[in-house]
Parts: sequence; structure tokens; C-alpha cells
Amino acid sequence: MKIGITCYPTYGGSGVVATELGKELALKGHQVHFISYAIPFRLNQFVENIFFHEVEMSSYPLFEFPLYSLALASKMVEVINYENLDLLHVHYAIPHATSAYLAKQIQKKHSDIKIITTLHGTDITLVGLEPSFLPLLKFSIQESDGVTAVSRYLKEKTLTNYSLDTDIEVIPNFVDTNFYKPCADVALRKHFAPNGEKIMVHTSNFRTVKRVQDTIRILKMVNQEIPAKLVLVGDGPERSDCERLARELEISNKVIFLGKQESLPPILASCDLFLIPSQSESFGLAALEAMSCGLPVVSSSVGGLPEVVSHNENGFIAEIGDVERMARYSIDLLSNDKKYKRFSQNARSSAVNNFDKEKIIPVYEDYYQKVLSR
Ligand code: GMT
Repeated sequence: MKIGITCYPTYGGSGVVATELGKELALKGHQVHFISYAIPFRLNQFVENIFFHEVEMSSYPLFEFPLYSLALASKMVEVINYENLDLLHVHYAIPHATSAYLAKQIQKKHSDIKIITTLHGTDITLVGLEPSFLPLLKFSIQESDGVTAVSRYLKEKTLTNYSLDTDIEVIPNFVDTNFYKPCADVALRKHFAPNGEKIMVHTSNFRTVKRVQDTIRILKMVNQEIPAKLVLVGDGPERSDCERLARELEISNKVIFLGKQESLPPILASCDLFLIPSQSESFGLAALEAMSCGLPVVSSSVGGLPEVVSHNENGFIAEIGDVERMARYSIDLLSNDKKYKRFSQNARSSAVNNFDKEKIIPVYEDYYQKVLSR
């Protein structure tokens, strides 16, 4: 197949899923054309069958705001026509699904390109609900030839929030379990925790919805019982507040801010427990990547997280903001070796058995075939 993929190229779950999907499809012999304003950050080396088409933005004094959605639609038309695409798969509905609809209309005399939209999270639960976007988002979903959501939760939210009766296929996030695997780096572990402390870790883009401050509060409580460190990976709007909170709670020597990192598996695998106390999370790819490295997860109970984390099996789930309970769960796991080992093995097995890329990529391929045959 010849497949166009549009996504946000920056640090973020939807871009990761789109890029890893494109790479896997290319390895399977499909021709994949990425269309975006920059090369996706996970597309950091040459892969046969992958092509990148940059959306160029011209500036003109009359345009106070950049017209990205329109420039993207024009680039989509160009790539659909010149590369003879069979389908265009857009990730994160705003504005990609709308640009794709426009592109389809512009070139409908030449080809019957199929548009598939994958809903990832805040495109549905937050941004899309704003009055300025809602009608546009609803229309763009209805006009897509296929729609997928990354969890059952997100599918239900989409149908109810937007009063839709569209057929939505649930295709969960996936992970390369051969890359994200238990492979603790002894030197790194020693670097994080020179005195043999337990290590909790969190990775995110430090947006408000992630509630990163909760991880610092959890660390404070855990430390009252057992010596522990917290490794924070990523960067974003909440980072300064997090650093301030760590100082206020007098635990800044126990919190390690790593900022953005290219290679996560050795970091994750050198830690003990993953924390994800989000206020909103349609799936929780970060938790899945940690589980694949053998880390149990302590999470909030929101969104699609319970579809990934099984309470009392491979982690624990608590109400949003209930940091005390999350701390108790963390202490329980970090102070009981036998229980920890069982949870760690369960976490790894769940990633391998339910969410490995070898299982999920064929689901996307089958879905593509289904949409193409309509
Ligand atoms: O919705 C977002 O916050 C953006 C999106 C992204 O681009 O980073 O993240 C979402 O997509 C991921 C991949 O499907 C999911 O694993 C995340 O749970 C989801 N984030 C939220 O729902 C907050």
C-alpha cells in the first residue's frame, strides 16, 4: 500500500505512535509518506520505503496567524496525486482530519483517497470541546472514511461528547517489547541511587493534565518510610513549578530532573516503579513503555489507564489527586520483594501479550484493507 501519515512531529504520544507505525509499515514493504511541518522526532535515521514531505509555511504581512491547516491540505493534495497514495492516515484530529477532508475534496476528480483519522486524547477530551472547534471536529470525524481510537474509553467519550454514531475501531497503543525490555544498567542505577535507594520514575511532557507535582508529593511520603529517589524525564510548562515544589518540600536532592531524553529504555529499566497520576489520559503510552521494561505502575483511575494497568496485578490505581493512597501503594510494592517481583513480571507479560507491535500493526493493516474495500 502507499500510505500518507500526518502527525505532530514533536515530543508526544500521538507523534510517537504515528512514527513507530509508519516505520513498521515501511519494514513490511508498504510505502510510507510522512507529511508534516518537521521531521518526526522518532524518525531519526534513514528507513527504506519512508519519505518525508515538509509543509512549507510562507509568511505574508496580511496573515496575522500562520495558515498551517491550509498549507497542510495543499501539501496533502500534492502528495496524494504525485505519489498515488491509497490512503491518508492522520493522527490527532485537530486540524489534521479537517485538512485531510479538504484535500480529499480538492482532488476527488483524480482519485478516491481514503482518509483514516486516529483519535489520541486531548483532541477529543479537551481541545475539540472548545466551541470554536466542536462543529469542525464533529464534521471531520463524520467525513473520515475510517476512525480509530486508542482506547474503549476514548471511543465512548467521542460518541457521547459529540453525539456521534460513527463506527469507531479501538486500536490500542503498542510497544516494541524487544526494545523496551528489562535491561537495568547497573552504572546508571548507581548514578541515580548511590546509596541503594528505590527509584520511582515518571516521563511526560510536563503539561498540567499530567499532574507531575503529585509524583513529588508521593516521593515525599514514600521517603518517610523507605529511602527513595524520583527520576523525572521530559520537559514542559510545569517543570519550573515542579522544581520549586521539590525545594519547598526539601527533597530536591532526591528528585532528578533529566529533561528530554532520546533513549528511554535504559533509564526506565534502571528504575523500580512508574508513576502516572494524570488528570486525563486516553491510553497512557508512557505507562505501557515502562511496563514493557518490567516496571509496575501506580496510576490514577482516569480515562484509558485502567485498560492498561490492572489493579493489584501489574500495578495499582487510585483516584485522581489521592497522593496519599498512591504513596501507600508505592511503599507496599517497594518494600515487599516477592510482591514486587510478581507485579514486575505481570507488567512485562501484559505488554508482551497484549500490546506488542507484532500484535497491533497487523490490526492497523487489516483496518486499512477494510476501509479500502468500502
Ligand atoms: O492528547 C494529548 O495530550 C496528546 C497526545 C499526544 O500527542 O501526546 O497524547 C495522547 O496520545 C497518546 C498516544 O495515543 C496516549 O497514550 C496518551 O494517553 C494521550 N494523552 C492524553 O490523553 C492526555
